[in-house]
Amino acid sequence: MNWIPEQLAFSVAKQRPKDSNKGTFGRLLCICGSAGMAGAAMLCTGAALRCGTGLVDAALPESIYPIVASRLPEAVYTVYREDDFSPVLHSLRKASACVLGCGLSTAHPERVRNVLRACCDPLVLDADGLNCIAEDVSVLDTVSAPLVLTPHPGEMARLLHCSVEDVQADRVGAAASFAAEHKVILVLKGAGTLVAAPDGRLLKNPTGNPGMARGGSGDLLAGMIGAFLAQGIEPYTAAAAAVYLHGLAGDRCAARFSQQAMLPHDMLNELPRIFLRIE
Ligand code: NPW
Ligand code: AMP
Ligand code: MG
Repeated sequence: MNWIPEQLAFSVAKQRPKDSNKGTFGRLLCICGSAGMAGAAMLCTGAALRCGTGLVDAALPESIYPIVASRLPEAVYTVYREDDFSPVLHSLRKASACVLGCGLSTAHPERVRNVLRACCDPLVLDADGLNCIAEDVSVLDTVSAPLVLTPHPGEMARLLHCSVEDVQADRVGAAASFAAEHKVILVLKGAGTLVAAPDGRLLKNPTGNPGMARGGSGDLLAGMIGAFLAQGIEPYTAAAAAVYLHGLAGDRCAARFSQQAMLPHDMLNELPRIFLRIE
């Protein structure tokens, strides 16, 4: 088993050319959040902003738009009515990558399938995006875009129609076989997160700690992967680097604030110090 190399993780912080503009660094659409889960949208979008994306567009139902937009002025917003998702599909055409599912709720699984079918650019499928396709994962085999799936063991168990214990008993087998069968990058989260590619490549994460085992950590990771995809980094590297840097942020927060008290929000605020060290 190979560990994610620090060098690979740090390679995603590229020098920004002197004559670059925001278009150089991609446009990420985050389709996240629902009433009661504005925080997931905030953490995902915030992480994408902090990881170098040129423009982050957060697609939000109108009920939570004021909450998120008042906290994150750098993002632009695609605001949709609860009964009309069409503005999101329009914004998808302008994006260079997409994150789908953090805090989205499972009320409209057909929306998730429609985004997957319409998407031509790399896409991160997380949380309720995964839950919405768990009943029938064959939709994955119809998607032309490169996909990165980021299940925690509970979500992986739903995708595989088995128990969490089964997943945890053979994490490598679960991640590697799903990646190969559906031709996706599969990130199986939890202590020692695994990153599996369809061609059999597999890496294990050396960073991270149990202080990250709290609501919101995964939403942050999805936004980080999306940011690197939007900037044109190939999916396996984008996923492995984000996993490593996310864990590093967690380790630095544990040292500063303790595993007991650290929050995903602290991890988000740690990202600038990490990139400062890399640059
Ligand atoms: P247990 O309980 O330990 O037996 P769910 P969710 C299992 C949003 N959020 N090792 C766990 O098993 C998300 O984005 C919004 C082993 C349990 O069965 C989603 O859209 C937030 N088992 C939505 O909430 C902050 C593990 O998985 C199940 C495991 C629901 O997502 C919170 C729980 O998973 C959240 O991010 C592990 N390492 N990890 C916000 N502030 O807006 C998980 N399990 O039922 O899919 O619930 O992950 O909270
Ligand atoms: P989620 O369950 O989607 O919020 O994701 C939780 C995030 O925290 C994932 O990136 C996990 O890998 C990470 N995490 C959770 N528990 C641990 C742990 N015990 N050690 C290391 N990382 C963890
Ligand atoms: Mg999650």
